[in-house]
Amino acid sequence: MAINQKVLEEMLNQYPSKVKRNRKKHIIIKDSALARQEIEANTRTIPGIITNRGCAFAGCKGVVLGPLKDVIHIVHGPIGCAFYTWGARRNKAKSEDPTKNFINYCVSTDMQESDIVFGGEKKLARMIDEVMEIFKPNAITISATCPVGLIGDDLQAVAKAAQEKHGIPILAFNCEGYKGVSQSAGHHIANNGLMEGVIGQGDWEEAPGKYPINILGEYNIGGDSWEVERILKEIGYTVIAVMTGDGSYEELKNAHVAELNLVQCHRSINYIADMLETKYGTPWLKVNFIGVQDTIDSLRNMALYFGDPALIQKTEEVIARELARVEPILGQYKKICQGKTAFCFVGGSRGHHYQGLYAELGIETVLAGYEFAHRDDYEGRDVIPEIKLDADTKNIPDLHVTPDERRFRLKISPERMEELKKKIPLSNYKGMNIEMKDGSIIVDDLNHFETEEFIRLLKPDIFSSGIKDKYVVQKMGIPSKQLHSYDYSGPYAGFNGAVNFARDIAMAFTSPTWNFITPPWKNEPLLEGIIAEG
Ligand code: CFM
Ligand code: HCA
Repeated sequence: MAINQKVLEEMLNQYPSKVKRNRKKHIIIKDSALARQEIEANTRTIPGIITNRGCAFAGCKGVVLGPLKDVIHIVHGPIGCAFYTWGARRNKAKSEDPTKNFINYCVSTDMQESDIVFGGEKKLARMIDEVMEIFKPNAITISATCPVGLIGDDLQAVAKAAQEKHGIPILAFNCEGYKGVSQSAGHHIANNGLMEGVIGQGDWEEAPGKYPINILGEYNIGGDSWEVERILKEIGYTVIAVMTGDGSYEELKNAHVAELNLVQCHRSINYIADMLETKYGTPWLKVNFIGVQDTIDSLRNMALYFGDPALIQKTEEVIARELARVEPILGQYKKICQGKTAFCFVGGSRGHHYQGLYAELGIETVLAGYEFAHRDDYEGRDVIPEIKLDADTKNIPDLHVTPDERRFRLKISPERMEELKKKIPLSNYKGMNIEMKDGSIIVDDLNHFETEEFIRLLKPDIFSSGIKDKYVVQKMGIPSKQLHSYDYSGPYAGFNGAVNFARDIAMAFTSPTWNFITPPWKNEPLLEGIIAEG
């Protein structure tokens, strides 16, 4: 059944009227006949509503900083916050030097009641000394949790003194969980800190190889960046830094020499992409390495940017070879998946990124959305004339980068930039709303009540989201695929990733499990039945 405005109204009528008014602005039924469809995003979740969102600390320490492997990440706060951002997110890392890979450690000041009462600065300083003695990392980050902000520990002062004492970069992040409305505020804080304290600190003036690029917003979940790097290196690119999947302080400090920044996850890293453009004149290119066609389009755009005929030819050779290898396998899985429908609700970019891959398997995404994205991720950066100041950007100003701070030559002249922009979407992003089909539902900050209601109405064949709603949905008899952790599978990026994803989705459909579950609506009156009578 398709959902029209009347059905949507009926569903929302179950809310108190104030809540209904609020939630209505976060849900749209795609209609390309309308000039523009605005969606409310990045605003506070109504207290009492069960949301999938995380906090600023999760976005800063857990998402952006955590994957840097040669750095010890100290969580200054109670142990629960440290545990939450350790081990659950599947940012994999390996290192040639095993003494410089701390990815499996969980380091925390483990604040106790007495520390909260008397202050935790001394404990933090002692912990830094201990970390230096035991691990000798290349750098240290300190991330603040809520209580630390409330008692007013001066993290910046402790970090500064420790940096002078130990002679390595020690960066403090005031990313207390309560800042902003979701993990998005934490991404912004982490981006600013990395730009100020790490990127550009290295002494490279030039890249050590041809076609130097950075991959921004790629966190190596389930090994994704290894697959992307496999393809890019084969074509001939020099990957300077990945931000931050399987990344390191050592790579990141020289990231300014890249000639193009690829942006995989726009939401979590657009700030660094924009700041690199302002400071070093390096444009960024929105890419998507999820899905075969999107991978191919991204590779072709990259080749066009550098414009070298040999690179363009090599790109085509690699594409042709990879396609010949994966297409027959994908074809087999497509037979199982064809004609099915999916919900695709993830944090800030995967809700959009996976739709092409689903479509390649013959699966239509009928509902999608983001937990915490901003309007530009929905409506596109070129469509919104003036992005509304929101809860994050109001409180966290971007670092001001003046033109005289530009230490290096501009990577691209303004004329060349204009010329290239006509061919490829440089420094621009087309959001989710642009690409979804008419009649499909787009929901911002989907909650558990709406999840159940939309499932009853649309009965998708597969639900993709995260750990917080997976099992509720499976108990409704619908297979569920975690698109955060990949249910401990992956990689899902690139050509090999598409095959893994197709295999896992086909397996979900063919599992006999679903025959043993009776979905609630088999025994209860259907909601749409009630609406139809009324
Ligand atoms: Fe970017 Fe991410 Fe995502 Fe994200 Fe996340 Fe993640 Fe995600 Mo979970 S950085 S916005 S804050 S793509 S951790 S690797 S899966 S919600 S859609
Ligand atoms: C986070 C991390 C998370 C959670 C995943 C989930 C991740 O938000 O702090 O809810 O399943 O990808 O690990 O997004």
